[in-house]
Amino acid sequence: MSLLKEVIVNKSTVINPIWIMRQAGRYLPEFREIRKLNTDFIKLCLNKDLSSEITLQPLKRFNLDAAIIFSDILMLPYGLNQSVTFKKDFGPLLGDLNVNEATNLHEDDFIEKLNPIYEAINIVSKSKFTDKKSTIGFVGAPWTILVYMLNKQSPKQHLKIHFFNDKPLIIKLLTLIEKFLKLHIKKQIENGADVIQIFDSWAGLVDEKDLSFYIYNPTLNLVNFTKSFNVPVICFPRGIKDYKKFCDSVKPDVISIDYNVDPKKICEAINIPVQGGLDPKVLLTDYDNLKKESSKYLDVFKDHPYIFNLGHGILPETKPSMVEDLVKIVKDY
Ligand code: 1CP
Repeated sequence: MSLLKEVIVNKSTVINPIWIMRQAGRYLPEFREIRKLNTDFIKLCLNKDLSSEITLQPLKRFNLDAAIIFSDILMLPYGLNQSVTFKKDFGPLLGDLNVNEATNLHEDDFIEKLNPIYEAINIVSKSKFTDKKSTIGFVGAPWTILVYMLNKQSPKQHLKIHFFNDKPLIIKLLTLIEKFLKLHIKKQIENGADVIQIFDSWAGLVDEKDLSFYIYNPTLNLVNFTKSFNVPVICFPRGIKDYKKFCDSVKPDVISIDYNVDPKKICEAINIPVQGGLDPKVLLTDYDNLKKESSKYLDVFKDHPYIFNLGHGILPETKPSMVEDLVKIVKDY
């Protein structure tokens, strides 16, 4: 059993597994080398040899306890034939969505389009570098996917809220998104993902009164679906105000917290395993500060099942040596 599963399934508190959100990425020179030669990000995600190699890069360097497949949450709209490109220093740009065409899309066509992702998961889960480690598959939560599909760019710059007044369209899209997210989860599990993480990066944008409709209900459906394969599911509802209410409503196996959350309060309020929290900016400082800040989380969760991780993705400016230090601090604790 992987250390992640020891914490999730057996509720172990004596080990400290660690993996890092966006661990395969731009802070690694060996990634940047591959990326330089592969300017089309989507194509890179669909190159099973390169995407599996990139996935394993951080595991070859650091004693991490899980591989997370090098892919993107926006592969879902791509699979539904909505174009997705990445503009430098701007982020994703999505094309028009043909709702009727997407509604009539055959599941086999979706699978065929995304098949290299599943093949990459297969390669990664069988690699000697993931021996006794977890292979994490992931999806974006329905709300976050809906935001990108309608907004067609990151809501960081601008959120076009007028779309959200068209309730019939929203309901149609949420149903469509849920259907294909389930398929995407199922294919990842069939190919060797033994843990699923659901990223709800824009959960913090939803009004309190709309949480059940946009967040709790659709996410609960995915959580129940994942659990039906006996595979644990980690939820990361970034920016949500009431993590306890989220856990009571959605019932994930693990809750991943962002860096604005007080770990002490979470530890007291929530009895399921917790993941993450450390501000990625701490990795841009120095060793002493890294030790101090990471020890805060290790101290608080000393007697609580806990998976070490950051409170959001690792920043591209991070020095790989700081990641090495962090892994050592966590493992030696
Ligand atoms: O090299 C590049 O320029 C591409 C940068 C990049 C990378 C490395 C993007 C574009 N996606 C990824 C990989 C990725 N995305 C992974 C790989 C596995 C790993 O963690 O190592 C994962 C899990 C994601 C998930 C993802 N994509 C999220 C959820 C997590 C989060 O960061 O909040 C989101 C919101 C996306 C959309 C996306 N893809 C890429 C960017 C720059 C963004 C964010 C855009 C925005 O700010 O709205």
